Amino acid sequence: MARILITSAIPYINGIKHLGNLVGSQLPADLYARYMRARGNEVMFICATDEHGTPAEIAAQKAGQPVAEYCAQMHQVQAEIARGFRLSFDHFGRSSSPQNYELTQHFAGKLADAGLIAEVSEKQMYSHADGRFLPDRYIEGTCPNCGYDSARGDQCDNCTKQLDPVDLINPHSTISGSTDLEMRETKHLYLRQSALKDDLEKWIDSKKDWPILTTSIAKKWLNDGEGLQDRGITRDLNWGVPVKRGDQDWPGMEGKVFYVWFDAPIEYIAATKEWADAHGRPDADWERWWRTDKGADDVTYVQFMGKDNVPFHTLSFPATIIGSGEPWKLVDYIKSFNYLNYDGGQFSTSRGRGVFMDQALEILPADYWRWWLLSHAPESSDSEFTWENFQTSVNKDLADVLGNFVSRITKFCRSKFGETVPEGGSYGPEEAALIDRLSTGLRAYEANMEAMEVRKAANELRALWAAGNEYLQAAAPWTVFKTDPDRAGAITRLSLNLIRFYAVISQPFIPDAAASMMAAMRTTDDSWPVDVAAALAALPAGHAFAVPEVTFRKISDEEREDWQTRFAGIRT
Ligand code: B3M
Ligand code: ZN
Repeated sequence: MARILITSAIPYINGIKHLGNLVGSQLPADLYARYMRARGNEVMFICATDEHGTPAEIAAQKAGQPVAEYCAQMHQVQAEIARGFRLSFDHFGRSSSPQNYELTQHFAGKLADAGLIAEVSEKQMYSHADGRFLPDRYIEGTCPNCGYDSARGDQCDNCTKQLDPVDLINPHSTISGSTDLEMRETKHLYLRQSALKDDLEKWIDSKKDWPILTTSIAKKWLNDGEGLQDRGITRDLNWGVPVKRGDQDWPGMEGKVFYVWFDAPIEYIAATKEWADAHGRPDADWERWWRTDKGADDVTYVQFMGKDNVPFHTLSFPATIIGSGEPWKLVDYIKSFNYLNYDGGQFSTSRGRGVFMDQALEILPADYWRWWLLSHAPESSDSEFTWENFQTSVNKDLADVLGNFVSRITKFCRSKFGETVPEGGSYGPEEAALIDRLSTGLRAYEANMEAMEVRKAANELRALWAAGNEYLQAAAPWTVFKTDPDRAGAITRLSLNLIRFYAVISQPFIPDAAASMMAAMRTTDDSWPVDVAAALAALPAGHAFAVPEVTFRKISDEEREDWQTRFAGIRT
């Protein structure tokens, strides 16, 4: 038995995530967590909402709410949707928690003690009317390049030119509209990542088994241009973790907060402490996951994220951890994903394009989405969601193959033998061949699950379902029954056992269907079928079961067309 720490990239608080976000981190992390638990390992699976930064402030402003209130409410909304998708987090934390404040300030203090923080003076736009420095996207004005009158401080959305706030003609604050702006000196903290370059490079080079997608991004940032840049870790914002050096005030840093990307990964640790605190457990219980001096040296730590998050997890966060000089657990494996596109374009939160997590659950149960998304995970390249493909996959894999198998054999048994596992007959060469095939397929499935090869694992699982269907089709107990009811009984007994077998191995992908299959078979024995032959004898003759409700229904052409139209536009 191993101990496995799993974190998913923590979703921004500013709105409900789309299916592309889901399949790029939280869902595959859940698949892995469920599988590892099912194999008897001790798992700690952590996620949270990422609550700081300008986007949170802007979203709250748009919603007309104080930012703390907005975040508290959106956290509830996101937590509820995560439950709807059956994401099995041990804890879904909040980066605005007191635990994260304390740990973030602690890390900053340790980095400063190690000489890895520089104080840098720079000029930034200050708004007298608002009484604050304005981040670039809080400033608008006329583009000096194309004349567009709503260009932002960092970029013109019309001609895409990168801008500095000072370039804008007639700049004004988007908060108050005031034009009473001034470039003012302000001091910020920089993490001296350049000083840690050798340590980081050595660490990344030691990760021989990391996927190319992960290491190539890390290497690019390490060696591009002038190499690893020092990074500003503070901002002139009101909302965020106040800048402190441990529990001490930081002279000159009053009224400033840490940059969202500094505190967000620290929340992985803080959320584990939130978990311990929420369950009234001692610090030792979370520290044994995170402190190598307190038991975490035998933990395997795996992170899941979209490719755009890789630099922060291969360089910045490790720089924080290594730089602290304390024995914190570093990540062992990073599983990163490409993008999922939507019907010929991109999913987009800001433009409201695609299907969002809440909408998905309104139209179909979680398992349908989980199966499609995972079996089409954007691993080796970007992938695309189309309604046709979704309909075909669901109808074929779930309804025609798995669902049909379950309903066909349970109904047949009920009509000929009643709702108990039939006796009689013994297993012959057909059953031996099936068990052989299932054993080989199951080992391949396990290997892919272990390696986090999500699509390949889905393919193996689908093949295992198909094998049972083919067996049943060929063995045809409905025909055999007429001449040899004993033999039909044996075929039926094995097939009913297959339902439990499928429930156990499919649970990481489709937990609700697996649970109803287990319930129908009136069993709680969810032990992993290490020995397939033994697993297919788990339900003995005479064991009672019930014919389950429809396991999976088909998506009709009318529904598909209806959804296609409904989700063609943008969400307002
Ligand atoms: N919230 C970005 C994202 O959701 C960011 C991830 C933080 S992980 C520490 O893609
Ligand atoms: Zn322009």
